[in-house]
Amino acid sequence: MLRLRVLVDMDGVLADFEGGFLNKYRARYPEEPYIALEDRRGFWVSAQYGQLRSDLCAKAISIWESKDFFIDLEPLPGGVEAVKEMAKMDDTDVFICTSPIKNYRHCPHEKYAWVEKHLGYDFLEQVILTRDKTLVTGDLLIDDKPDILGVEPKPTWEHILFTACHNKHLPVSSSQRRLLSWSDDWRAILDSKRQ
Ligand code: UMP
Repeated sequence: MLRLRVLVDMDGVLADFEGGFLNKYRARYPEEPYIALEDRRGFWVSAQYGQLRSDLCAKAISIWESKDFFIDLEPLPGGVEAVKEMAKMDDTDVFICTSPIKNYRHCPHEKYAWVEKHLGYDFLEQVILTRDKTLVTGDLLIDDKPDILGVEPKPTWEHILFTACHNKHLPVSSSQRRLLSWSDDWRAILDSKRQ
């Protein structure tokens, strides 16, 4: 039996980036306008805030560049449990595949700390930090970003679009499968790739 390799994104899939952002943005800039989660469109929070008012782009960025932003993110419902269960399955390797921001003062450190806190020290072995996920080989990539591009034109993985506030209105191309949440049937998606 060939082993199945599953890559799981962190922000928006395991960790509540959007909710954590909105809470901290509103606390830090209580007088400024904000975008409710149901009005979020497009992967880039900073771009939508910049459209609201140009100076709000930098204010949005200041939130996730701050100390404790990434470590304080709450787990999304069922994600940690699903990843732990997946990792225990026969013939299955699970990796957390996440892109750090380029302002590296806090983010990479806190991403490792988050994994240790919620998944345990041993799970640090499974962390892949990369700005280019097309270079990572795997059977599946569960990720909320609609377009995952990089230098490799033909990545080995099938991208499963994880539903998030910013992508739920997008028409899914016929070739793209979705995972609506961790209550959805992720086990069936894994089984469909086993050979
Ligand atoms: N990010 C930004 N700008 C945004 C939204 C997110 O830089 O407007 C960052 C946060 C994460 C990274 O570190 O992008 C997303 O990583 P992946 O979910 O693609 O792994």
